[in-house]
Amino acid sequence: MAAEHAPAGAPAQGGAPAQGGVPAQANAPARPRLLDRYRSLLPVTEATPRLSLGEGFTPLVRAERLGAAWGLANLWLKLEGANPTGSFKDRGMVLAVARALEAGARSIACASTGNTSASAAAYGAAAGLEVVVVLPKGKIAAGKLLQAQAAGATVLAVEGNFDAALRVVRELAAQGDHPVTLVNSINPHRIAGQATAAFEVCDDLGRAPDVLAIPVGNAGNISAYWAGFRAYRDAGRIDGLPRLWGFQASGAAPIVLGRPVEQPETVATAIRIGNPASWATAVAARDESGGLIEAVSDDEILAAYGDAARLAGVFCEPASAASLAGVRALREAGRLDPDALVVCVLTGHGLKDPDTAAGLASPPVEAAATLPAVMAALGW
Ligand code: AN7
Repeated sequence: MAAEHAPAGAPAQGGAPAQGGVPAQANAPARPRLLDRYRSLLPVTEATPRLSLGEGFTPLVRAERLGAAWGLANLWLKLEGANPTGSFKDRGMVLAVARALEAGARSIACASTGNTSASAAAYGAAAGLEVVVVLPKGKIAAGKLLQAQAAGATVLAVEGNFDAALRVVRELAAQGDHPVTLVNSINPHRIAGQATAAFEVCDDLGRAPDVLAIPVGNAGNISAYWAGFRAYRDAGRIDGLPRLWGFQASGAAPIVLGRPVEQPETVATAIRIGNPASWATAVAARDESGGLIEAVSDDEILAAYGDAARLAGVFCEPASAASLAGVRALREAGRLDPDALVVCVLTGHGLKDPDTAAGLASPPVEAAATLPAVMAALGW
């Protein structure tokens, strides 16, 4: 149940009918809420509202045909597009919004390349909060903008890129006239919630992968995964830790270059970020895990995006395909063992960005609705 505020001490999951025979929440013990499943590892309290849109529990799919094409025997895809708003952002947003509610907030705000705004708008709507999203004008994939608008968020488009939008929302959160909680990933609850994806990967595999490959934009997610793997190891749930491989788009690769990029550009608008907020923790994740952060070109991203759809049946958004493109390039360069257990995080759903997909697709073949016409059109 969305935005449901059960009293403290309510049962952790389903079953208990409330007054009038209305269940306190969905009676589905096979699928507890994400925040209940990993409660001992998350900053939740008895007073934290029981907000949920059904986030988490996303599929980890073995991509046999895609792996075979790329020379990888153990390639797995973590399908974060299966989250309620179609991206991984929901894992951290549910916690950030629940904690904001707990603290008495009435209003939340974020800057976004699109997915954070879609998630904030949805969870804010479920919680009954005012939601303000600040976006770089003209650079948001169509589906993401529509999600924020449909959920009733106030959408501001600013001149300039994500970095400028983040600067202004930081100032918005610091002013005192109209209190507003920042729900960008500099809010620590966002990172804490996103760490649940690392827990799920380990639970599904029964171990940590050898390599976890992930796109890097504002660098919160790679930081969250690393925190998650370490917390799981410290809790005795896994023995080893993976190497973290982060991939930026070559036109927006500040961490790779070692300096901010003034005018980031890439087809992968989600990661069109020139000065990541979680830069230092991403570098720590890279170095502590013995991993790497490298760049992939837009052409490599789009090739991997197409291969994932055609060879794995997985339609992800372009930014997500940066993880695939990087793994493919490193395999081709002989820098990845063909038998390594590799998990690529596919951060967002392909339907978010129909324009990029349409630009690569051929128009449908037209035919009369008769067997001969259809057979002729098929060339059968
Ligand atoms: C699909 O929505 O920054 O490195 O404002 O949407 O944690 O930033 C989105 C980022 C990867 C990069 N894949 O994650 C935003 C935003 C997708 C994304 C990233 C984003 P971070």
